[in-house]
Amino acid sequence: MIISSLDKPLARNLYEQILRTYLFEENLHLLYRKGELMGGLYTGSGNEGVAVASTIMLIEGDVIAPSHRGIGAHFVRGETFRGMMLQLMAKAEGGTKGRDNAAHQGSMKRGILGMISHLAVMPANAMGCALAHKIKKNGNVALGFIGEGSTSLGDFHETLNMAAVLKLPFVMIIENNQWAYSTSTKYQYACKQLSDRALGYGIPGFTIDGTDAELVYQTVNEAVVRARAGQGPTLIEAVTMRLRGHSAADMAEYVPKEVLEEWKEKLPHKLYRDKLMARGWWSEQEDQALVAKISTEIDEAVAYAKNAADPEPWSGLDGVYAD
Ligand SMILES: Cc1ncc(C[n+]2csc(CCOP(=O)(O)OP(=O)(O)O)c2C)c(N)n1
Repeated sequence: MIISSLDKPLARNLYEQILRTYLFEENLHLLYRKGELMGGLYTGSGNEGVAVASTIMLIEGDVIAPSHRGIGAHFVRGETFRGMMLQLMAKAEGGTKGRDNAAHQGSMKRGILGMISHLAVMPANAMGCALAHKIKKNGNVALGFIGEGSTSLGDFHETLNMAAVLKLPFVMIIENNQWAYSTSTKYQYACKQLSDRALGYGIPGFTIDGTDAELVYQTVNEAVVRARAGQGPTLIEAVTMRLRGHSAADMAEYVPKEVLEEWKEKLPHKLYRDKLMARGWWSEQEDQALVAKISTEIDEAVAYAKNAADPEPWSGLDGVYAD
């Protein structure tokens, strides 16, 4: 694998996007505790480096199917704080017009497949888009995201097999955050690492540190370049740690405290900020200014969404029946 390096503007942008996602999601947990959000809350805490760094190189026409940990991917593809907040507060102006919560909204314009809860189904849909790309010869790619727990479902295998056999422009990214609700990896799979399965499909597979944003970028970028060049799919396993419970309602008492403490030292945005500062590409002053700017933007989004209209009850019938 050839590792391409990031230039300074791209590296700074990558950091900014990860920080935006981290601060937004941290705010969501406060809003949830205050009862300001509708329904459950699922965030990518610890996983934001993967969501952002694996989508930042994509171009118009590419398609992604982010998981419930992938709010950052929505932001990278153009979603605003305001748009996401409207969705999470289930407002009429939100992506699903108040019909669903979480980041379950899609966008044709942004090439985002709206997530449904049934696990392992979304990568299969992304693979279908990769097939369409291949038929249309448009040079676009599709990325499917999946948790390590969901790799135990049949759809995961069927998707990778079909993508491999048809040499589709597809990348499967496993977000291995080591816990599938309360099930640890020990009870999930018996292979050493999930990328070992790539061999069985006849495609390249890589296991990488998912907290290293630059490494995630480089590995996925290489896979995307291969896919665009007609060289078929890649399986990438990015290892992180779920730093919070499965949802905001889950205190994750079943995860050993010392393991969580160890991984909390590896927050992707902190690691990357240190790297950029060491290179002289980022400064403390710039960081403070950016945090202040992002916080203001979040506050504005919260204020707007709180005052936005709730859906009219009868609007639930819109779009259900054909005329
Ligand atoms: C087919 C299916 N089975 C069970 C569930 C309930 N469920 C939702 S998330 C989840 C855990 C998923 O773990 P993983 O795939 O590792 O992703 P993570 O949440 O850890 O990021 C489960 C069991 C579901 N949504 N769909």
